[in-house]
Amino acid sequence: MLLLHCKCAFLQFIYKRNKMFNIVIFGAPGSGKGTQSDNLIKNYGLFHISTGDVLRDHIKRGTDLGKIADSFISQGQLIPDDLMVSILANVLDANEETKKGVIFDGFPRTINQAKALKTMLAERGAKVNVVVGLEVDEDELIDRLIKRGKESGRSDDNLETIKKRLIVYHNQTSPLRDYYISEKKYLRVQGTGSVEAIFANMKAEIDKLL
Ligand code: B4P
Repeated sequence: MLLLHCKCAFLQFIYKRNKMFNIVIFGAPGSGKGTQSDNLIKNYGLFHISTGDVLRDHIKRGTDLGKIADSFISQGQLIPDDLMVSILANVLDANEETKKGVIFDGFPRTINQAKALKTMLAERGAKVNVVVGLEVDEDELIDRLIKRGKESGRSDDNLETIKKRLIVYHNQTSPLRDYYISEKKYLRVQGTGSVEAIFANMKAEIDKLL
C-alpha cells in the first residue's frame, strides 16, 4: 500500500514537471468524447478544447464563422480542414493555460488535421502523448444520439443527420485510428458500460504513461 502511494506521488511529480501532456480523445459521434473529457479535466487539470463546443458557441452568438459552421454541422458534414485548423490555432494561442497540456476533444477528425496538429504542437515544443480511442457499436451510437437529440435541440442529433455523420466518420475520421496506431499513440478503450467504469479503465492506462 505504502509502495503504491509512493509510486503515485512520484508519477504526479513527474507529470507536474513535464511541460505539456496532450491527450486526444477520439471516437465516433456519440462514443462519449465529451462525457469522458469532463472526467479527464477533473482528474488531470488539463485545458479542454472541444471543437464541437467552439463551433456551437459561434452558432449561438450568430458570428460569421457560426453561420458557416451551421451550414456544415446541420448537414452532418465536417467543417473544411483549413478553417478548422485556423480556429484551433487561435484557441491555442489565446489561452496561456494550454501550455500545461490539452485534452483535444473532437480534433483531429481527418488525417490532414492530425498532420496540422503535429506541426502546431512541434512548434510549441510539444506532441500528442496519447490518443484515447473510445470504441462503441453503431447501434449504441445511434441510440445515444437520438436520446440526446430529444433533450439537446442540437440540429445534428436527428436520425437522418446522425446517419450522415456516421458515414463521414467512417470515410474521413476512422482512418486516423490506423494513423495513430502506426505512430504508437493509440490506446483502445471499450466505450460501453457505465461512464465511471469506462473512465476507470482509461485512467489506469493513462497513468501508466505519466
Ligand atoms: P462534436 O461536438 O464533437 O459532436 P459528437 O461527435 O457528437 O461528440 P460529442 O462529444 O458531442 O458526444 P459524446 O460522444 O460525448 O461535433 C459536432 C459537429 O461539429 C461535427 O459533426 C462536425 O460537423 C463539427 N466538428 C467538430 N469538430 C470538428 C473538426 N475537428 N473538424 C471538422 N468539423 C468538426 O456523447 C454523446 C451522448 O452519449 C451524450 O448524450 C452522452 O450522455 C451519451 N453517453 C456518453 N457515454 C455514455 C455511456 N457510457 N453510456 C450511455 N450513454 C453515454
